[in-house]
Amino acid sequence: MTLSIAKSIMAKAISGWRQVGQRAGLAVAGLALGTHAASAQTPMYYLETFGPKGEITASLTWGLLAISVFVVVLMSVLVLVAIFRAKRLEPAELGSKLPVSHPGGGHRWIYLGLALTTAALIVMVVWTMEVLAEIDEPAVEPAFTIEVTGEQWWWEARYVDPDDPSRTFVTANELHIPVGEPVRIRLASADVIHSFWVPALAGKTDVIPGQINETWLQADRKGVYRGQCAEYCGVQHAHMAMRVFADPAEEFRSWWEHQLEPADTIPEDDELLRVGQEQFVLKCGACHAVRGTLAGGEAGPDLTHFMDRTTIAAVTLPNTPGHLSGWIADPQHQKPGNKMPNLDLSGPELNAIRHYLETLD
Ligand code: HEC
Ligand SMILES: [Cu+2]
Repeated sequence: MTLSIAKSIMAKAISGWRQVGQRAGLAVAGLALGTHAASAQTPMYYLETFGPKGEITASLTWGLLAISVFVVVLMSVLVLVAIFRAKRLEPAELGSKLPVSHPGGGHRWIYLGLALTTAALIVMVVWTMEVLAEIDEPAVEPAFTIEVTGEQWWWEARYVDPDDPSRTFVTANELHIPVGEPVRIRLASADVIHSFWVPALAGKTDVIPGQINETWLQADRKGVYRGQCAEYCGVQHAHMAMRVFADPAEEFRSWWEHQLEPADTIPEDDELLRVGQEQFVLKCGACHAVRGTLAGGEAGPDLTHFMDRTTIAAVTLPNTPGHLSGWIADPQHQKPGNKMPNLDLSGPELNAIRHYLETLD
């Protein structure tokens, strides 16, 4: 009873404090960027969240910050009080011997501070455990799972329809989820430890070789949310990002249908595309899959619907014809150390392959 009253008072205090904090945070970010639309410019900003999981975690963040500030202020005040209220020595006594024991006086304040701090820490622990328990599972069972595999330095995403295994497909780096519905994310690693983090939607989850970790995402507002590998995983760790698109349900379902389709067949009479496809299968097919062709490699991202993606190489470059040519011609220049080698293509080969890739929508 008293606990629930205390909790509701706490919740009210926190929501007020959160608004103040958010405004302050946005204002600071805005100042830094010289703009008011700060959150749009700072995609990894984690104090403004857009789903039930993010909401409750952000409240905890603000709450713990408030308690920490309170404890620091309280302890400083108590230390000062203890100092100033300590019994002063008379000047005459200065030369004389000091007694080994002295009256306790000021110590009471330290003990009081300790007691209050301990109480504050207990509140923090209980609250944290409560939030952890609450975000463990979504309110309703997710309708499907995305199996995400962290690879140096990109993300593979396999969409699994639990009712019909034939409706499964693979894509990379750009996830789509339906607005307002929880989605389960099952995490595996192909090599080293990574960490899956989409700050506006949920906290981090480690991606560990030989182990499956699970988390879930839910976005309550249509939009694009940036994610990032949050555990140092090698030279291109910083370029291991992802995008999560929260689409209206209808749009999401048709996106899924489209992803299930194999790549379009190229027109018989188009010589450039024919050469492009041939060269692609020959030079790239050992690492990349394009469903509906002989290219079935798994070392790199599935490219069946590559033109649906807005970015190249784990959000390193925008997906434009110029950047795409640059990437294929010299991936080691754009993202040094990444696992796609320079293939020393001739100009005409590059041209043909690029045109072929542009048919993969
Ligand atoms: C040895 C394996 C290998 C070969 C051969 C290879 N790639 Fe890649 N490719 C990769 C890997 C690995 C990545 C992911 C790089 C990263 O983001 O770190 C990649 C990424 C890409 C991407 C970006 C995909 C995305 O969604 O971000 C494109 C496009 C691409 N490769 C095209 C090609 C083309 C065209 C060829 C042939 C000329 C080719 N690749 C040959 C391994 C390979
Ligand atoms: Cu990583």
